[in-house]
Amino acid sequence: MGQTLTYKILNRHLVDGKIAAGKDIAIRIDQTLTQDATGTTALLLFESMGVARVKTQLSVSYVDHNMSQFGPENHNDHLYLQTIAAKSGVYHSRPGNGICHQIHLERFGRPGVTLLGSDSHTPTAGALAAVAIGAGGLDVAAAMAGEAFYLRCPKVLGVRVTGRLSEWVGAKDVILKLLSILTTKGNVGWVVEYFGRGVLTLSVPQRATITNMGAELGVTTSIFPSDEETREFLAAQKRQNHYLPLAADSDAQYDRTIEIKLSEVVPMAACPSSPDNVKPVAEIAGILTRQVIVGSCTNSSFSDLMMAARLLKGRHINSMVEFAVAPGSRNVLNMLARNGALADLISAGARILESCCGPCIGQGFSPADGVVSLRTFNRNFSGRSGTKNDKVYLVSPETAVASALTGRITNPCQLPNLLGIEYPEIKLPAQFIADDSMIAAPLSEAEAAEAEVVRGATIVVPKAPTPLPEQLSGRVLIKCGDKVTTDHIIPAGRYLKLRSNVPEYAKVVFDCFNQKDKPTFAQRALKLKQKGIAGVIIAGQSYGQGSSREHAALCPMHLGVRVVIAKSIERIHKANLINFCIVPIEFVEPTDYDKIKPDDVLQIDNLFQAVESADQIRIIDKTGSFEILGSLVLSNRDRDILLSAGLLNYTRNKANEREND
Ligand code: MIC
Ligand code: SF4
Repeated sequence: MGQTLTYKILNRHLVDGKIAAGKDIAIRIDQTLTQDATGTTALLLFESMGVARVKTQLSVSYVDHNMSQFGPENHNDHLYLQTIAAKSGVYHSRPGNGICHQIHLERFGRPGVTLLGSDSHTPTAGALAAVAIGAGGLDVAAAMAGEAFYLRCPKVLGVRVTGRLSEWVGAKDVILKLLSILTTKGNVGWVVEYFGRGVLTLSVPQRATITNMGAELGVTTSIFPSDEETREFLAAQKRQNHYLPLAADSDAQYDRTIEIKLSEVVPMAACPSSPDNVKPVAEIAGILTRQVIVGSCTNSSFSDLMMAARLLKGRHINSMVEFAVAPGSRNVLNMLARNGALADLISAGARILESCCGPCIGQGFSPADGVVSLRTFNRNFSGRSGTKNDKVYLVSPETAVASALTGRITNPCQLPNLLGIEYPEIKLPAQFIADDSMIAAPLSEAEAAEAEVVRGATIVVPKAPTPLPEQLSGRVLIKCGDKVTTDHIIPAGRYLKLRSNVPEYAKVVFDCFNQKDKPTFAQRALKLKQKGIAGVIIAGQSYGQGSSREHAALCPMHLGVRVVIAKSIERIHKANLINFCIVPIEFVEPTDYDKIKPDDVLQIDNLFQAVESADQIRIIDKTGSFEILGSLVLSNRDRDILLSAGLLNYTRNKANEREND
């Protein structure tokens, strides 16, 4: 029986377990990626592990999220990251060089490797046939220290791609189509693998848009084969030597197969406020818009921005629309500057932003109240833009620019009729600018031994969790509904600068649910913690979807939360909870969710013992009005981590054991 590409790569990296869907496996990690918003914690934790130099083939630290620099915090982080990277053997992409996933694709990603990144969009590198997985910073730190990465062996969903995209239809429309079929829920434990003749018609940057936004499906990763397109892209990046042809066997067995006929895909939009609230643009055409942004790690490649520039050349954006462009990398921006496309964008009225995440993570450009904002990004969770009750639509660059020209949501297929604009064919350049001068190489071991690490006062080393109690008495601090994202749990935007200071950052946990003139979640939690009472979070389906930020576990842990009971918990967030010693419990009977109210006091006898060996756990309401069963879906290693009071303690214990052997 033939093998999928996913299983071939996993097999080559297997260090423990057996490749069979649902089985616990451990894989060797070749490359790691960290970004500044998760990277300071990751590198502080890496330092706490007592390993001097990274043990991977390649580790890169990027600065792309915290770029606004109001106050000293961001620059403190940048200096810390640059100096610790140099000392630890990590390459460091400096602020201004671009967005981590775009640069990793351009400069480092390669077929057949495993990449672990402390950012949920790490699967972008799957466009180059890498098995690229997003994880919490602590898991990435462990990989940097040479530990394997543990995961449940995924099932593989084969997407047979046939045909060819029509004019005006982009890769964003393909992934939005897939999100409309698979939604953001229920895909935990799957990998999406693309195959079929249609794949050859998609360029690597188009594939990257698709693998990037695969993160919104909640899958472990997405992957394309490595073929002639891959070779051409790598050659154009002066990396032909990294090329390796790779594909699934022709008789590969997928756990499920679906087909996407590219010629049938039409321009699509994810409507407010979920990436799976997808409608054809034709259905929502005509809605007024006042803000349009092209950028983010999903759609800011050379081809995306060239498309925008060509459509805007010699024209002006609508006088009521604010239009901005955030280039994915400095090399892309430089190419636009040299070929004149940048001048076309500027003349059209575009606001040119730095090469960084910017508005995608709520760093500026919050839309006015009630205003429809069109973005080529990957997430439109409510409030993520920095405006409460925002109305953000996710669209392709083609749709974004068509709408910026007319001031209304516009199907780009209408551009020839409406404005006499012909479809511009954008070809990949034979040679990209491949300038790595903003990527600092690490010091040699001898130099590193002498090197100082700069640690500003705003960088606070996070505390490790305390051990789990034998029995738990906890109060329900919050009861939330379905699809609560990590943006809801711990907001980024203007609070992003607090990432390196957990006690300060923890003050805004669940900020969007705080009510005016009432104690905040953090205040209530800390009060209980002082009394020795644990905090409990109750949630519906897909709790913790979205980003990989471990602060969504680390900050609640700091506030005394010990248990999350949910209908289902997303993969990365569940791992983060375990890493910071918060027990993830799922309702055996989803309807039991209805029995629990905020402020209920719940008791779990023998918590420690249950985590050690049980699959189910009894949760008793202290007033005696109900008793429910929770399930503990944990691997043996998850149990060991929880019993060791988190991954950091677990890793230290293991290192000690090894030394004593
Ligand atoms: C995001 O897109 O939500 C982020 C910001 O890139 C996060 C990481 C973070 O919170 O730092 C992600 O996707 O993992
Ligand atoms: Fe940055 Fe946005 Fe991509 Fe996250 S999704 S890495 S914030 S550009």
